[in-house]
Amino acid sequence: MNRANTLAKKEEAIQNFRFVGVLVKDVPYGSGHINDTFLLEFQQPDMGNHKVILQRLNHDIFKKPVQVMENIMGVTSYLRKEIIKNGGDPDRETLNLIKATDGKPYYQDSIGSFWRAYYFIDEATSYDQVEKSEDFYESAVAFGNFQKLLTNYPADTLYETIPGFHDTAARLEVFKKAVADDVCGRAASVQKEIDFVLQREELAHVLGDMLKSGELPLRVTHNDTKLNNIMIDDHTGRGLCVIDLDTVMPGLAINDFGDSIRFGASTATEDETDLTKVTCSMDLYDIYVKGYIEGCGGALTDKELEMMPTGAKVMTFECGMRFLTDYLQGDNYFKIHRPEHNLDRCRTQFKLVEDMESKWDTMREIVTKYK
Ligand code: ADP
Ligand code: GN1
Ligand code: MG
Repeated sequence: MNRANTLAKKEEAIQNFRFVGVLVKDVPYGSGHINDTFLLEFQQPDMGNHKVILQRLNHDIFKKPVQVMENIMGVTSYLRKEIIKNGGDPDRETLNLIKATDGKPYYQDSIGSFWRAYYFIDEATSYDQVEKSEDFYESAVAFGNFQKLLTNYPADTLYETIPGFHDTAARLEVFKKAVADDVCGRAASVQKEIDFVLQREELAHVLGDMLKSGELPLRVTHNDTKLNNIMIDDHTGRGLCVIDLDTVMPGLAINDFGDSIRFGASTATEDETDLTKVTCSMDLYDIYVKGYIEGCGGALTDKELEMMPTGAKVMTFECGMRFLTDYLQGDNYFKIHRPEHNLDRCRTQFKLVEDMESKWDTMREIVTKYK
């Protein structure tokens, strides 16, 4: 079943959620690389309009969508209680699912695709690039706080929605196989990028080894902490709500920290083609380190603090390697909007890794300042 046919079931999905009012708008939404996201708007007589986010889960990537939804229900209902306890607004500070007509938190359409719907968080924005450094600081506090709020969440109840998601060593093996198989005949043209990975193989093992030895603790983490996975309140400027909870599972806090740096501390977008524009801003890095440590509220161990710069480098390296792997395999994983999109993304990540290498002492000193 191709994507167009699959999306044709959107109308069927809309009919099968507990939406109220007349549908007056239905448009593709956001810039996520994985799910298909739509903004729907409904009109109710005398009550104005309200918006909803409808998503088709990427079933190729999330092999067990029901488990994804169970994780999300567990985490959002837990967060809801914590937010209420802390005097916050649970309708805006966490995602809230809308049930399907059969009462389930998702709808499986007649060709097997899974759909879910969330209340739209209005008057808040998810950014693809930092526009104001205060926003980046606030996102750091919110991601740190997310980590803190989930400290006592029963990790053993969470499914591993994508096995080995941040197992960088396993991803290195998949990358090597993609190079060897070279199914699209692209390897020769990206030898420079392939060599970049092979020269840094040891990076793929550092964090996994420290986890195995117990030097780094396993926590409940988000695992996809890029800036556009957080809503910033348009009025208060605060990091309002952490979204995109598909990959919440046990993981490393420094990977959450690192993924935010890879995306948000870059001076260019993830797919910038002019690499002279791509650097890791030490000002933005500084701001994020401060905000994340504050948001975690003293929960990070000395070892975690020490390894924060490594988290940033490893997540950036891993992401570049994932983009390159997808390019070699024929662009099946990340959505692309132009032929060499994944290669462009890979190049920005590797440029950032190089830049971090050249700023390594500064990156370490900045952590020391705030720990
Ligand atoms: P993907 O996994 O494809 O990245 P996301 O869940 O991150 O999908 O959603 C894509 C985009 O849709 C987000 O970056 C955000 O802009 C928007 N979005 C998602 N959920 C909501 C929501 N509840 N309210 C407002 N916007 C949302
Ligand atoms: C994907 O879903 P989205 O667009 O927020 C990916 C992340 C990558 C990111 C790169 C489930 O995130 O792991 O870091 O793209 N999500 C999944 O931008 O693979
Ligand atoms: Mg997203």
